[in-house]
Amino acid sequence: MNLTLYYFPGCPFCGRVLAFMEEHTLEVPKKNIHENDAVRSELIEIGQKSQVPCLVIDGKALYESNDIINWMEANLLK
Ligand SMILES: N[C@@H](CCC(=O)N[C@@H](CS)C(=O)NCC(=O)O)C(=O)O
Repeated sequence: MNLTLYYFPGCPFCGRVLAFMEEHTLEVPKKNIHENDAVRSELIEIGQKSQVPCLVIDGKALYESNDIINWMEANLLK
């Protein structure tokens, strides 16, 4: 399964997801959309909007911090 979490530092909703990942020692590749315009454009291309956090699961965008945490709970926790 290919996962990427789009986020930016200081985003409180991203912080909720990152805190959940830290609590459960989950490693998911991350991309900071404020790092450069290409990353933000990449997110818009995949999900049609620049909102973060966004978890891209095998090329499909999942927005909303609650939905991302619920997905991680169901799919990444043993
Ligand atoms: N309800 C969303 C709120 C996400 C949200 O508002 N993210 C802000 C950053 S803190 C954002 O990406 N705003 C810019 C945009 O929507 O394009 C969640 O829980 O994930």
